[in-house]
Formats: sequence, structure tokens, C-alpha cells
Amino acid sequence: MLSPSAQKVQDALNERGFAHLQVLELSASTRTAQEAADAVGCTVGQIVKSLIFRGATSGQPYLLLVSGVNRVDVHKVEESLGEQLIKPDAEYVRTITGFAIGGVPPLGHAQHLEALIDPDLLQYERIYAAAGTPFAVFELSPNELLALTQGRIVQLAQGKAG
Ligand code: 5CA
Repeated sequence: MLSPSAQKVQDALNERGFAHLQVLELSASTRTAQEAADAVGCTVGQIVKSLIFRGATSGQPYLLLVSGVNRVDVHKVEESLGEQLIKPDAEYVRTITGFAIGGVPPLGHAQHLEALIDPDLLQYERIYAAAGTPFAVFELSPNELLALTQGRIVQLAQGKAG
């Protein structure tokens, strides 16, 4: 039995035809990328951080899917998007996604979110994303992340060219 928020993510996977991807609820915390990596036994780079930003001009929310080892270069992303970004508070994240920080998944949100994907995630065979709670993750491939989010690959991280 999954908790209601984790089940919501599993339902979203099932509805999208990805029922083979299974939400795992763990006894250890997966609240941060480091904790999630420790809990599943992978590298921090294989953890997908799901970060919400808000366009300062458009008001549009963006979902940034970032390798757990990387820090977002906000200026670089602003240049790609052509507008400035605001880092919203926890309440906005919950309203937009339907999930609390620490469990925000890459799909199954309260509304459709334009997704930007860190190219560094593509180097791994398997990656792990949050699944609705700070104790839940699911394992997938980078291609499945692309398919599930319809995201576009954009340089998001500090210290990278482009
Ligand atoms: N479950 C883990 C690994 S998948 C996880 O959700 N990590 S995360 O990085 O995607 O989510 C935590 C992120 O939420 C932080 O990196 C930070 O960008 C954001 N965050 C944390 N606290 C706040 C806050 N008070 N207000 C707004 N955003 C926050």
C-alpha cells in the first residue's frame, strides 16, 4: 500500500502507459538528493531534482529537472527562456504541483508544467525521481523521463559551456 501522495504518482504513471515503472516507498528519507541516493544505493548524480521556478514576466511555472550533483545557473536558464525567473515559496510549489517540497515528482502535477531537462541526466542508464513524498522514489531511464515530461533538454547547470 502506497501513501496517498505516492499512489497519485503511480496512478499518473499508469495513466500515461508507464505502469512498468513502480513507485517505491522506503523507510529511509529521500527528502534531499543525497538522502535519496543513500536510500536507493546510487550516486547523487542519478537523482533527479524536480525544481519549480516562475517566470517573472509570464507568471508561468517551469519545472527544472536537474541532476542531483548540479546547481542551477539561474542566469543561464533565464537567457534560454528569455525571461527572468523567480524562486517561488513552498506554498506556491504545493499549489502548482499538488505535492510538498521534498516529494515533488516530475509528472502528475495539478497542472501541466513546461519541463526543462538537464543534459547531465542523459549519461546514466538508470535515474531516480521523487514520487510524491519524502520517502518515495521511482527508477526510470533518461528516455522515459523525456517521454513522461515532454521536456526539452537545456543547459541548466553551473560550470558548463553553452
Ligand atoms: N526527494 C528529493 C530527491 S528527488 C527532492 O525532492 N529533492 S529536490 O531537490 O527536488 O527538492 C528539494 C528542493 O526544493 C530544493 O533543492 C529547493 O530548490 C526546494 N526548496 C527547499 N526548501 C524550499 C522552500 N522553503 N521554498 C521553496 N523551495 C524550497
